[in-house]
Amino acid sequence: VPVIVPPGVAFLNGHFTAENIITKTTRSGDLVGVFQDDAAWRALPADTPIYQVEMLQSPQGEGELFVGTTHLNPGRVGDEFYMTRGHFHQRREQGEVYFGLRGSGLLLLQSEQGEARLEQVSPGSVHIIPGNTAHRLINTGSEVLSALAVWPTIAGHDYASLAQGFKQRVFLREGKIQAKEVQNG
Ligand code: M6P
Ligand code: ZN
Repeated sequence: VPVIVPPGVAFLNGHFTAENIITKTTRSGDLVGVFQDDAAWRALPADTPIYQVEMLQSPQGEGELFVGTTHLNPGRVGDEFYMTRGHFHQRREQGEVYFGLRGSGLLLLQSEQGEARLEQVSPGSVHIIPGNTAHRLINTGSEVLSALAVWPTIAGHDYASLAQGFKQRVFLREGKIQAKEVQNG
């Protein structure tokens, strides 16, 4: 049988070495109501890139998996670190795996009951996101945070259920990375 050269992921920068990569950039202006400091968010040009997702092409359907890498820029809106929008899966029971490639940050996980926890993301860290758990990446470092993700193609994204925001926010205050519980977003 022929031996196929599969796509690769470069450990140094998390970029895929494959053709037909699909890329989507999320800009500041797309993240309405995501950051706590609305004035600071408004002051940022709407086209400021916050993160980019690269995806491999894969078959879709029951049992199939998507593979993508999120590249989250370093930065803050006010004193709150850049983060992804974050989501539950539309198919709530479906899980996901994140794998840290470069940079340093946090993975914010939150149950349907609103219980939140944070996992440290670093090159080589493996994160098992169980079903029924919302997830968001936060870049607390000074370089791009890249993490590979694998998730069922049937999972889908549910952003609306988090319209009130996650229960934790992460800030740079007094020179320290500080996670704070928040009441409403
Ligand atoms: C990872 C995966 C994707 C997700 C992306 C960006 O690559 O979890 O499913 O779309 O991160 O996250 P979000 O959809 O929350 O903006
Ligand atoms: Zn997901």
